Amino acid sequence: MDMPKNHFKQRLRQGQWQVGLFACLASGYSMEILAGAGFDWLVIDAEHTPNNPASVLPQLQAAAPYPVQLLVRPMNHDPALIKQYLDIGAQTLLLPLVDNAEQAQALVRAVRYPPEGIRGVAASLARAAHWNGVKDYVKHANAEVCLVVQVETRLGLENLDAIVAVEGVDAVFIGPADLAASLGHLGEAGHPEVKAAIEDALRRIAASGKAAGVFVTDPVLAAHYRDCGASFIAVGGDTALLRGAAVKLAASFQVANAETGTAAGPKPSAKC
Ligand code: 3PY
Ligand code: MG
Repeated sequence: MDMPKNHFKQRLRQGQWQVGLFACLASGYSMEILAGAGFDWLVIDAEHTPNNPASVLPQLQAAAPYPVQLLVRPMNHDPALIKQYLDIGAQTLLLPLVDNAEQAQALVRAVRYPPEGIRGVAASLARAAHWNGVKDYVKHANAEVCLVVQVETRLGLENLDAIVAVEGVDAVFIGPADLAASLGHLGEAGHPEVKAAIEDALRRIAASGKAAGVFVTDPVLAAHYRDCGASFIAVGGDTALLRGAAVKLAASFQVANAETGTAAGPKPSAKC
C-alpha cells in the first residue's frame, strides 16, 4: 500500500480552518463515538490522562475507519516515547510546554529519521508502516509527520519568534490554562492579560507563515482568535462533555431536599 497522507498537515499548510476536541477518556470505545461526531481532528491526550502507548493504540485503531484526523499529545519530550507513538501510527504529535528553540529543534530531530533526525528504524515492527506493508515507509515518513509544539509559558512567549522559525515545526498551539498559570493568573484563562498574550501570540505565529492554534471553548472568542490568525482550534474535551451532560441530566430529574441534604425524585403527578 501507499504511504498514508497526513491530511491534518496538508490542511494546516493550506490554512484551512480545522476544529478539534481533546479525547481524554483513555478508551477506544468512547474514541469511536468521537471519531464519528464530525470534528476535523481529535487529540488523544497522554499528558494529563492515564494514557500510554498501550492505551493510545486501540484508540488509533478505533478511529481509523473514520475520516477524522488523529493527534497524540505525549506526556513529555522523551524521544523514546515519541518514537513509540510514531511507530504505533500517530502521524501528528502535539508536544506540551515548549519554551525555547533548542527544545523545538530537539523535537524536530526526535520525529525524523536520520540524517535529519534520530528516530530509530524498525518498519517491520511498526503499525505506522503496516509492518512493512507500506511501500517505502521509511523514505516517506519524515514528510508525513507533523510536529505541533505548545507554547504555554511566559518563557515560551518570550522565545516565540525563535520557536516558530525552527524548520520542521509545522504549527504552534497555545495552551491557555498553563499560560494563565505562568502569567500569574492560575485558573483564569479568560483574564484580560492572558487573552491579550494569546492574541499577540496568534498574530506573531500566523505572520511567520506557520499555523497557529489555540484551545477555546467559547464560540465568540473562537471567532475572535480566528481573526487574530488561528487556523485550528480545540473546542473542548470529552471528559468535560460527559460530566456536563451527566450533571445536567441528574439535576433535571432530582428535587433537592434541603432539610435532609438528600435528593428526592419528582412528586408523583395527580394523574399517576
Ligand atoms: C492548556 O490550556 O494548558 C493546554 O495545554 C490545552 O489547551
Ligand atoms: Mg497545557
